[in-house]
Amino acid sequence: MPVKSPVLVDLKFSPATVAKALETAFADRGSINLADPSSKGADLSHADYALLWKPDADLFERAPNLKVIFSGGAGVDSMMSIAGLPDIPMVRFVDRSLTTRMSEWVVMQCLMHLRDVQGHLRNQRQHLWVQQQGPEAADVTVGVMGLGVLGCDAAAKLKVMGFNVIGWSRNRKQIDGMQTFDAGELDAFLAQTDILVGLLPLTPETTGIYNASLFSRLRRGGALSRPVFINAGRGKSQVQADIASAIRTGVLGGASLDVFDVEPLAKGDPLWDLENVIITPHDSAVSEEKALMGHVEEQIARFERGEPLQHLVDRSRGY
Ligand code: NDP
Ligand code: OXD
Repeated sequence: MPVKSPVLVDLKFSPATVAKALETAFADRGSINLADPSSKGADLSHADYALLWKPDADLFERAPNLKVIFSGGAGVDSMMSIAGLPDIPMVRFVDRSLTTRMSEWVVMQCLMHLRDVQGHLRNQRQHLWVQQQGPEAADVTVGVMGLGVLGCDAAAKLKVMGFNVIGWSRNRKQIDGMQTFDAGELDAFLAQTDILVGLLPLTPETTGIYNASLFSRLRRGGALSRPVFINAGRGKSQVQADIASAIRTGVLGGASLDVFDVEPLAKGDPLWDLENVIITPHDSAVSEEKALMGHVEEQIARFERGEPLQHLVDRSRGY
């Protein structure tokens, strides 16, 4: 039987976490952990597969015979910009647990704004007993931008909580019980949206899409009185200065941000201290290393059986 080539691995997790996961992954073929200094001079020319997040620029020169690239995350924007990226199939990470955790985060953020959790916490710190009677979920329309794997799951779970949910995507989706809009209908979508949830990939079209002009087109005077912006897609899709300014001027009543233009968010960034802005450190849905490697093993097995790869990236769309 021909010897199988080891999988090249270069991931965002701590080196110890990757090393631990690799102890049991790819048992039939082995792996080369590119984060391990001992791999520096290794001959990679025979490698067929690579599992990557932000690889070194010279990787593809060192490994010119790759057949498939696997992304270490659901988003592939960091891979798309690598010089010398070979024109071979690229598979992104789609995983039940990652999807579930993202939906937990999205539902939690919508409920935090609906029930003014920040206001309650401020009152609690001052030992103030102030009852609030806000709207119920059914009075509030959540508009989800990006109806892919994550957007569709979050939208379904928001509906279970009672929110009125609408969705926007490049091509219109048919989803039972949900009004949907295509790329050309952005204004109509925004005009109905009280809470905007961003779950878009980062591409040239979505860079800077969440900006002052977009915020000004969200519905005002709805059940929450001022719209709320929530983003867990990518930070470079948002203009952070515009978010800060929209919060200060009351164009936005609140925001929840898991992703930022530059990560980690600078200690001195004004967003940290703005009222009704909730910040989480890009951990709404962290990839779980064992699930990631299991997914790669499954896709390699499919590929070697001659079956089509799943979750392929469309290079022309950029996601
Ligand atoms: P998918 O590829 O499944 O879905 C992307 C969605 O965005 C699709 O509905 C697509 O439209 C839509 N879209 C893309 N470009 C445009 C555009 N120009 N105009 C309108 N709609 C557009 O991605 P996922 O749902 O799996 O993931 C979304 C993103 O979430 C990832 O790319 C990643 O950046 C981010 N992410 C963040 C995480 C975190 O921890 N914060 C964790 C995991 C992912 P169409 O359906 O018509 O193609
Ligand atoms: C991802 C991420 O894209 O963690 O998977 O952001």
